Order: sequence, then structure tokens, then C-alpha cells
Amino acid sequence: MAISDPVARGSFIGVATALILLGLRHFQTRRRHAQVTQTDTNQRALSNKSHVAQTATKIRRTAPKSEKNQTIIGLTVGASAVALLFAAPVSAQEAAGTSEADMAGMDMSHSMTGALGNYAMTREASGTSWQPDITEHAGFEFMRGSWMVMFHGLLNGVYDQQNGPRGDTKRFASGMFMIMAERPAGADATLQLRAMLSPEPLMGPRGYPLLQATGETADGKTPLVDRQHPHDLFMELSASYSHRFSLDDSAFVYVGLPGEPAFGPPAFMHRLSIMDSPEAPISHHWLDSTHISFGVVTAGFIHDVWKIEASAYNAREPDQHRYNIEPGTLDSTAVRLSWNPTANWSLQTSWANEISPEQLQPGIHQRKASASAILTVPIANLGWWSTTAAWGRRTSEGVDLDAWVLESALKTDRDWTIFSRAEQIQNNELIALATGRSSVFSVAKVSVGAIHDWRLSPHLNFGLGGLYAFSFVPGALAAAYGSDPTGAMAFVRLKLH
Ligand SMILES: [Cu+2]
Repeated sequence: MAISDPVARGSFIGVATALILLGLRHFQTRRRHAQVTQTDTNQRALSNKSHVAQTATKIRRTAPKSEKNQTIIGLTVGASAVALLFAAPVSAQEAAGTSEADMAGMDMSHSMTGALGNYAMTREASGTSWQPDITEHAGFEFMRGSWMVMFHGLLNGVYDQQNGPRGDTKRFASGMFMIMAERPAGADATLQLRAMLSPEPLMGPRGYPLLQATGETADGKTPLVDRQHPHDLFMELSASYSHRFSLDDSAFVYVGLPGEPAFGPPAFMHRLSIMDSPEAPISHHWLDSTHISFGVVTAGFIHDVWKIEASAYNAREPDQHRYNIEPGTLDSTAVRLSWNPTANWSLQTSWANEISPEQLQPGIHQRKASASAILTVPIANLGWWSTTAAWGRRTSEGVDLDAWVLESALKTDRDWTIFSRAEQIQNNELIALATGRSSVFSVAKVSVGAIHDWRLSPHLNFGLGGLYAFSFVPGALAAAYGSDPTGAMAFVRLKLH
């Protein structure tokens, strides 16, 4: 398929350029602030006698963070700019009617397989995770020499109202823009590069109001409670290399800064069963919050419908500075086993041992486990139905906290998508105390919503959607959340397809 559509091309090049420029500008203004905070962090780490803190401090001293960041951001911006520049002439050319010649010249059978193994490209989701093979192909791609370049992207404009004493309202933008480039590397190998950017730092460090959501921080001092943190500008900058030994067998290496280690199901914004909802799950920090890890190396082996992989990564959650790169020691580990028994199913189970994941609790480690199943079935008239069931557990200081998620989306035809999600989590961060964690509360949430899309052009949809969420809290939290712990979002969306 060609980017024959000038509206789609213009919009997304515009969005990407704006993101890059905004990132640069904020980086300049925040660098001084980051350096001040860095001194604080170093002092805190020094006073902590744990091995982890000492190691982290040593690394930060030997390589000044701001210089390193500047180099990495420079490289990224350069790479993105080059990708966009060489994308533009090709699109123009294809729009002029040469796309058939290009298509004829490309080795479809080779290029359209997955980056990690010899199967349908649609099996691959975020990081190195899998989804059902039958998953609808999002975004669009074109060939440039031996490179196949793919674009994915969506931009939500959201009005958010969370009710009750802990509620708030906010307008914000969310979404992502992703460029992937894949090419053969010799007869039996494939190389893939990815860059994924988020507009979410624009919403400000406190993110958006979301009842029962916890995790990360806006100021480096207090945890975010009943708010969803913004994602970092750089959600993924990664490369993978895979080598095929036979039709069914391959081995791969994936490196990301940031990237996604081998833990959990695909990140929520990449799961067909909920990707149409702009609302983050409250189970995020149980199941898939590792999707932005600043430093990941994953190695894996694939046999047909099986994949086993292990990651060494930096599990430290992103800090409150959302425009930077935060490299650290790859001292955490994750292992995942994935199985796609049929084209409709994708199952995984995974474990992780995370060293000092939380910025506000340095030296406290976490173990995690997860299991999930995704079922996607096509339905008549361009529709599909996709469901994910997942369980995740975090264990820290002898306390197990579980999360259960069931989410499902139904695309009834080309224009309508209905989505819903039910979650139950055990959370010990809902009553934020400066001195540490509160007792464990079991809370639940159910969200339902829908979006209607209109085709603006062959590759760009405009959508109008809404959702409503009901929170369920135990008696001990009833006063805190009031008599109407509900939330609503209305949103507009631009999406590549
Ligand atoms: Cu996230």
C-alpha cells in the first residue's frame, strides 16, 4: 500500500515534527532542572547503603546524564527526521502512480513476515510480545529499496471528568506515533528498527484524573493517586535482529532504550481488545507498565507457534521528566513463554524480578508474574471481536497484590467499535502517606464505551467516542470516594489505517 493520501501524510508528518520540536524545546528548558534533581537523587542514593543505590550512583557519576541524554535525543531526532524525509518523496511518487512498479519489485514473501520469526507480521505487537495472527493490520506501509517502512499512529483529544471528592476534570491529548523499518539482513535474517513517540508529556507532569489509578510521580516526591501519569515522549527506540534456522525456527535479539522487556501481554494501547479506549487501565502497574523501560536487552527462540525469551533490563520506572532518556543498569530480569495455538489465540505467561522499580522507594525490589489469553475472531462485514483475559501479581516486601482484567472490543462494521473493560486490583497506594504504603484495598472498575469513525481519506479516520466508568470501593474507602465514584470521557480521534 502506498501513502497515496496527502492528508494522512501531511497530518502525521506534522504531528511527528511537532512532537520532536516540542521535545527539543522542553529538553532545553528542563535540563537545568533535571541537573538539580540529579544532585538530590545522588545524595539520597548515597545515604542508602544498598548495593543497588550505590551502583546507580556510580553509573550516574561516570557518565553525566544530561550529556548522554543530549546525544541520544540528537540521534533519535536525526533518525526520525531522515525517516520522514525519505518517506515523503516515495509517497509523492507512489501517488503519481508508480506504486505498482514498486510493489512488483519487492519481495513480499520475505518482507511481510514478522521481524522475529517466519510467521504473519500481524502476530507481532508491542516490544517482542505476540497477539493472535488474525489481528487486523493497523497503519500502512510501503517499500523503499529493501526496507519496508510502516507507520502506525493515533491522536486522541479527550475531555475527562472523574466524579466525587477524589475526582477532577481535564482536557488532554493522548496517543502515539510509530515508525517501523524492516529489511532482510542476508538470506536468513531480518533487521527491524522502531521509534514510538507520545504526545502525552504535553498534558503536564500530573497526567490526567483517573479514579483508582496509581503509579509514578509528578514531582519526584509524592506518588500520583487517582491520576494516570503521562507517558514519556520516547516510548520506544529499539532494534531487533532475527536469524532463521529453518522454516519454523528462529532466534532473535532485541535492544531498546527505551524498550519493552519480555513481561506481560502487549501493552494496553496495542491490545486490539482495548486500544480504542483512551482510558488507561488501573491494572497498568501490574501487567504492562514495563512497556517503557529505559534499557532492555531481550534474547529469544521461536519454534513455530512457541516463543521463549528472556530480558535483562532497567526496571526503574520513568521519572517525572517526560522528555528525557534515563539509562540505568540492566539488573532486572524477565522471562516469558508465548503460545499461539491457532490464528485466533495468543497466550503468554511471564515472570519478572525487578530491582528498585519505584522512584519513591529506592532499594525496594519487586517480583511480578502474569498470565494472559487473547482471543480474536473475525465477524462479517469487516468486523472483529477481540477479548483479553489477564492476571498479574506484584510481590514486594512479602505482600502479594493481584490484578484481574477482562476486556473486550467489538467492531461491528467499518465504522463502529464498542469496547469494555472490567478490572479488579489489590492496591496499597490508594491512601498516600509520606511515610510509606497504606493497607491493601481490593477495588474494581468497569468501563464501557464506543467510537464511531468517519473516513477523511484513504488512510486517515476521524472518530468521535465516549466512555463511562464505574468504580467499586470497599467500605473503608467509601467516604474517600463519595457516593458517585464514576468517570466519563468524551473524545475525538485521528487514526491512521
Ligand atoms: Cu504506560
